[in-house]
Amino acid sequence: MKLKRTDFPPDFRFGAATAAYQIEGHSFGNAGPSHWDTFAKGPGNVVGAEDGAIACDHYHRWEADLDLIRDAGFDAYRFSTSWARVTPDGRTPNPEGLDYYDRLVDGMLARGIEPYLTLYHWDLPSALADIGGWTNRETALRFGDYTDVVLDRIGDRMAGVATLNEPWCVAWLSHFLGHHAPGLRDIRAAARAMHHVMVAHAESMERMRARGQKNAGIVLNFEASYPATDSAADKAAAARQDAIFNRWFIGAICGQGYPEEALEGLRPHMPACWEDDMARIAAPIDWLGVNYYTRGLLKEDRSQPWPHLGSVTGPLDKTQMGWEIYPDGLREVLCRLKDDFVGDLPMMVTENGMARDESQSNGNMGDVERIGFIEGHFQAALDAIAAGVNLNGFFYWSLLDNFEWAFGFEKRFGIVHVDYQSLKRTPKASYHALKAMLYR
Ligand code: IFM
Repeated sequence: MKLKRTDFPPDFRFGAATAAYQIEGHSFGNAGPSHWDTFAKGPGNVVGAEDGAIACDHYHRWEADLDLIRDAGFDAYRFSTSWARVTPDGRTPNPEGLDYYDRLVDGMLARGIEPYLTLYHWDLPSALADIGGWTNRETALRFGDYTDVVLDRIGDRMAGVATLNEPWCVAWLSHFLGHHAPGLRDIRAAARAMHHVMVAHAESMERMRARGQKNAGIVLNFEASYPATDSAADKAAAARQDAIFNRWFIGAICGQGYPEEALEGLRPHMPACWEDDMARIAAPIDWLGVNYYTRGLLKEDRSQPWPHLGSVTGPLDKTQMGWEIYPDGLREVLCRLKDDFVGDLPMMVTENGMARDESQSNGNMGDVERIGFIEGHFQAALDAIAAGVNLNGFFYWSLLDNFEWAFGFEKRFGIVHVDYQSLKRTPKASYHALKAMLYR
């Protein structure tokens, strides 16, 4: 890695990120069933019919995993609490789950690692899925209660808290495109989920404000969305994708409302009186987490229902996910957020990383591509800072190879390899490259 820590501002934080369901092992510690447990049991939903029951067994191996974070020289760790572990029935606190997160947070502090918590990284308790999950406004209100339960226990030690991770995935990917739990393809369900996740964010922010929680925000995912051609139809398609993916959530938070290009299809399906929530949703946040992986090349596809979207495969090198590697899109996204939405609000890159198939390199973990990927995106972050963006952190996704949702364990994002038979951890060359760059 040619870049050095000293190329970044002195207080810039480097971290690694994970999420509870993807690493902990949901069968341990009296966690309740989550909608991902049951979605994974549906035919064809997850590659290899895999699930998060064992995952990386981080629930038992967390100390060694925190040692890996410390030993790489990371300043911070972005983790999530599992809603279904904390309140297995969606309501009643599970002492074993709370004890576990308490130990985990103390373990971070003992190692000099700053804890950055995400409250919802997709493990909805099945009891709430039973009442309609995110299609039911009640779920958003329960999220407020869950916020209090978690922060009563660990809120005093958090460097930062995010309400939700990637609400686009929670709402659109899961209720319109059907790829994630609950696997719906229903525009009415999607419209309701698109709004209720934002009500949940508002509810959680209000609970945090009431308790004086410091540094409260949200993590959103963004892509650089381009039309595949210069045609008016493809430009309009790219604008619709941009509205649904990039602008819906941040626009609402910044008091700009939901974008018209998205409402044109969703308005008839929105829950009653949704406009009345917009002022609450627009309450100030302290920081914004930005997840960035790739760009999209969009085209109109009239064989598909509204929003009539298709995409084309671009010419750039791709990760194991098939995503084009486009570091400059990160600079572009960050600069656009500053110019059009958040101004000087502190931002952190809360996820960026690549899945890479080690088997394609004859099993070696040389990991040259991942090192190049990281360096390219670090450079894009530096370019954004040079352009005046108030960016003060960067978390690599992910510390460990883990359960990549509908792709099961096939896609490997980790800087640490996990052997899913023995659960042995082996740092990859990218881990060592980051360590050489970060270790003080
Ligand atoms: O693994 C996911 C993560 O849970 C959310 N953001 C994208 C990652 C890679 O797909």
